[in-house]
Order: sequence, then structure tokens, then C-alpha cells
Amino acid sequence: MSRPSRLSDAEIADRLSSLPGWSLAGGKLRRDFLFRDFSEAFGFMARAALAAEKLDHHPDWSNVWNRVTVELWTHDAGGLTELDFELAEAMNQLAGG
Ligand code: H2B
Repeated sequence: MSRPSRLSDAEIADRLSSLPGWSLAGGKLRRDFLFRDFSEAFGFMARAALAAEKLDHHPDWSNVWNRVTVELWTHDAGGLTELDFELAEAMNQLAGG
């Protein structure tokens, strides 16, 4: 499969402006998702894992009880690509906005 190439800073800023909740941290896309409890958080992670597998694009993430911290970055490209924004958008939808 051909992989998308790195987005420019201007493209990243443009895409970020229509991606609620996410910010840039150390060149990666980052968001903290907060849920009611562990069960809700883990349910989100299970659904997000399936979305990630389908895209063949995987998050760097961690979970502490009701919090899921996600960082997105395209290792193969050494930066942010279209895939990071697709996965971020999918995660927003799975988390309910
Ligand atoms: N996920 C992320 N976040 N970045 C990648 O570059 C990446 C990935 N590459 N998932 C994929 C898998 C690649 O290693 C496989 C071989 O398609």
C-alpha cells in the first residue's frame, strides 16, 4: 500500500483548526479523552483499536482509569500525514464528538 507523505506546517495548522480537542505537542497530534469510568475508557480503546487496524495506522497511547492519552504520528514518514488526521477524526467520532 502506498503511504501518504508528510504534511507541511501550513497544512497541519489548517487541518488542526477543524479538529476539536487536538493540539500539537512535540510535532505529534495529542489529545486527552476523559470518560465516566474505566469501562467507558476501555470500550473507547477497543473501538479505536479496530479503526486503527482498519487504517493500518496505530496510536501511541496510554490509559489511567477514565483517561486515555493519545499521540498520533506517522513513524514511517517521520512526521504527520493524512493518516494521523483520519485516525484523530475517527477517534473524535467514537468518543462522541
Ligand atoms: N502506525 C503509525 N502511527 N505510523 C506508522 O508509520 C505505521 C503505523 N506504519 N502502523 C504501519 C503500521 C506500518 O508499519 C505497516 C507495515 O503498515
